Amino acid sequence: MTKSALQVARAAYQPKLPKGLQGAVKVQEGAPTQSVDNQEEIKALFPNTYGMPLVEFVPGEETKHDPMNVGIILSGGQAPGGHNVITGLFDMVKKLNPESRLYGFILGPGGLVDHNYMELTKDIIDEYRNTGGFDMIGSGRTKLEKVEQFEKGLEIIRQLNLKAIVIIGGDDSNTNACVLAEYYAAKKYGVQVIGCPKTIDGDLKNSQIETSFGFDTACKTYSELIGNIERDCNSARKYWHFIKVMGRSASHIALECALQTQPNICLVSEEVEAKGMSLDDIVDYIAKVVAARAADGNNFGTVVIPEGVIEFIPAIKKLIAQLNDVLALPEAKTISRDEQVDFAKSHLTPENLAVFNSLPVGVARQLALDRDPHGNVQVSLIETEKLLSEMVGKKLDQMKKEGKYVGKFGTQHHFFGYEGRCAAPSNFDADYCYALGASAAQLIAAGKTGYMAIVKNTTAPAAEWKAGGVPITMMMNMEKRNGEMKPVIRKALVELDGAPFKEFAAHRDEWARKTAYVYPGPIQYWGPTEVCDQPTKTLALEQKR
Ligand code: FBP
Repeated sequence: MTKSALQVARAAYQPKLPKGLQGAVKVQEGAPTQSVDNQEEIKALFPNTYGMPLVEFVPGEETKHDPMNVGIILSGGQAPGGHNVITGLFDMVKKLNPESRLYGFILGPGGLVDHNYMELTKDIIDEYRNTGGFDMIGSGRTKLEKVEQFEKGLEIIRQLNLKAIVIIGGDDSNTNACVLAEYYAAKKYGVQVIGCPKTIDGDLKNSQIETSFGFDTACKTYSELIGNIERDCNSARKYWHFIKVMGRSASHIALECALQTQPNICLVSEEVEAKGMSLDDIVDYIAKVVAARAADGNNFGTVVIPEGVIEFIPAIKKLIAQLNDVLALPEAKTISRDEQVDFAKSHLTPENLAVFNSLPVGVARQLALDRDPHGNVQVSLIETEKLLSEMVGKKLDQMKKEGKYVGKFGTQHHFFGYEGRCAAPSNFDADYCYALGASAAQLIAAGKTGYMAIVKNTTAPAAEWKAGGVPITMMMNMEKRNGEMKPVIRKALVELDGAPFKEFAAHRDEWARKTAYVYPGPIQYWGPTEVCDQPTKTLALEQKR
């Protein structure tokens, strides 16, 4: 296979490990834990995996370990660094006992159920060190939640003599990992399940998880592209660029990119919701900024839009909640897709129906139909950037008639998502992921199940990072999913009183009016540490460094 010069050079990079994982490891256990909310319900649902202590790995005495066979699954959307979790896991299980074996389940959780797997040997592993993508074994969005799937998985687990399964995924996949861990523990099957915090969206974070892997590289990639657009925009001075960035629900990616590039406008979905804004309020806000810049002679600008914003507009959120309930009705499952739209409409309250009818047909259809296997609206398919620019154009026409706007409004549209999900991991993600994989191996060696591998203190140099594990139940609460209350890991949305948002809010008016663009340039892998090893601004502000 032909490789780029960067790929060849990058393969030789040795990711850094925290001190606690560099040599022999001792397991240090903390106090028992509790779930973040609904403690009684979560405890009752997870009697075997609730309340376990936090774990930290510290330097210890050399001990002998039996060989351990481990299976690994990549779940959900790609995120830079996934291959390094696998290489970190491989290197650590081999270090603990060279007879250990690692198996990869092909194309996500479905690979476990369908017994579709491959052994990951040193030759294969070496091909993928420090590379982006999930193509070593592929990923998928099959939801692992039914007893039949758990039992089917057990057959291959027994056949390959696996001690543990490691599931690399976001909040939904790790919730399911915990359900699987609990099931195998309750049945006393002796199979451990360990999770790993992945998602470019950055919304799998809490008091124990400082950031999900992939967020760093994806945001740096999008920020490079936004910076390039800003420079083009400031050179040609004739377009307003509407740039949608991924992030299904939370606006962490949009906010981080705004902090890195200082666009004229960045919407933050969580603020839209908190302020009870309507679609029209958003359009009005953008149009006013466009008009103000036009008054200064600047008929150009950049608008960053989080892909999930539509779901956070309170009236649309209410509509989606009712659509979810309606689409979960048994009758809805037996009719065709076309019939489903009419079926849904016939069940809506008059208020929700009015909102539904006010939306462009394509957007309304998207909200009423497509759901991913976890029941989420597929927001990446909704062209919010076009919807908003069209509505802003109409508003400006009206303002022009009223004498409130004089200028030209030419637009360009962009959607950045897939451009960053498989980028070659930054040094941060390469190191972080390798350490997560190594931690997962140590959790398995320590006999833990229902834990997620974690690495903390991540704004310090990598040697000072602290590796360990957190019981997944600690991060759970009860939420309504597909019309039913379910135990799930609480998603981390942008906090409006958090340091990253406050930093943005303190500067946005200035960025709106002036042209204060910052051009981050491409990710650098070699060079001065302030160029190559900076964490995201979000992480630095949250950790106050
Ligand atoms: P995960 O939550 O699975 O990590 O996926 C994140 C994401 O990239 C979102 O930002 C985006 O909305 C979604 O995946 C798109 O998924 P797909 O490519 O499967 O449509």
